[in-house]
Amino acid sequence: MGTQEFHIVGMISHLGPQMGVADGVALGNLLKKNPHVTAVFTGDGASSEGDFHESINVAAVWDLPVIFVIENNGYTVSVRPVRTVSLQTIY
Ligand SMILES: Cc1ncc(C[n+]2csc(CCOP(=O)(O)OP(=O)(O)O)c2C)c(N)n1
Repeated sequence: MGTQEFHIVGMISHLGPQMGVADGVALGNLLKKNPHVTAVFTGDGASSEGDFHESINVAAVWDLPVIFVIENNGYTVSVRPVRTVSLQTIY
């Protein structure tokens, strides 16, 4: 669900792909010089997806006004992160 009235973009997936959409919104705001910050939310499971890393990288390279919020609730659906992520912590 999304609404232009409140600047909420409809979700295409709650995983990596939505982060690329957030980059696009942030880039639009940057180019138009709008003083807006884009926030996007996902979970620890998304950190295993390619889109996750690509989105964070391009946001850093282009200095995009975007905040990535990663909720680590200890599960990727029913799988513990120790089986999907090689790091001890996900920040
Ligand atoms: C792009 C995409 N890939 C795969 C899926 C299938 N999928 C649904 S939930 C999920 C894991 C989500 O893990 P996490 O982000 O930790 O969320 P939580 O388990 O806490 O709900 C996956 C791989 C999906 N919905 N979208």
